[in-house]
Amino acid sequence: MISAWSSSDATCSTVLPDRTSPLAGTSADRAERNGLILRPGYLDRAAQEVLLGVIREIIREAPLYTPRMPKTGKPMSVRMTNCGPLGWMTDEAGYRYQPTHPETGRPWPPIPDILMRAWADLAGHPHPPEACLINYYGAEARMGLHQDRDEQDFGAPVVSLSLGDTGLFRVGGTRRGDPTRSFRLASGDAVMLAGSARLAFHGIDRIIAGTSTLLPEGGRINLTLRCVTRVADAARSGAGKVIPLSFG
Ligand code: MD3
Ligand code: FE
Repeated sequence: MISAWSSSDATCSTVLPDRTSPLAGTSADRAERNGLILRPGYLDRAAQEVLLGVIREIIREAPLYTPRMPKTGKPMSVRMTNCGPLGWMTDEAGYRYQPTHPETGRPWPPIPDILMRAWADLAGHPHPPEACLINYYGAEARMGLHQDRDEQDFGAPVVSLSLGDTGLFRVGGTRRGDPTRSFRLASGDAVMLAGSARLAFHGIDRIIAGTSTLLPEGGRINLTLRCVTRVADAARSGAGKVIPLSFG
């Protein structure tokens, strides 16, 4: 649990483990981080308020914009912005990561410390996140079933934090037709996706208005922290250091 004053807590519940893995359901499963890990109440109210203040500052610098679907240009109901060296966006030209805001042309603001600490605490991954997508759902917004596959490294987990009204989250398997389960994601909840779950189809069916007092305007904010680029194999395996040598 990240409270405003401390940042450690031992509780962790794993759902949707890879049932084909001999490690499923064991603590080694968690160590391998294969599945969807839900941590209800990861951020207490004070920490949610601190994080919200930081997010509001980011939105002042990098305003929420209305993303559009590839090709058709159909507007999404969710509004978005980002922080980090890279940000995810979509318009007629397609889904992509880019270093600048599509409307202001300015670089995305940096990922704030409170989010870097949440990543370090939750992700169990040796590399820092490069992108934090900020989704804002008004009462009527939703997000259709999709996979997150615009990153180069699916080996890195995705970490999600929710603020404001509860969202009805749906997650299935790695094929669109696979059976799905639903979870409520409430203000302060964290979700970690790794291993096979990293490529699971997922979406937000609807927002349950009036379930949180955090946002006076109502609605829901979701933050997803991601690694985007693939780090060099040598750096990843830790097998050795690459020493470029030039002769002659
Ligand atoms: C499961 N966001 O931004 S967060 C997205 O609540 C996105 O705004 C939703 O899907 C939201 O792409 C869901 C939880 C989440 C994030 C990434 C996942 C679940 C995931 C990646 C793979 C599987
Ligand atoms: Fe997604």
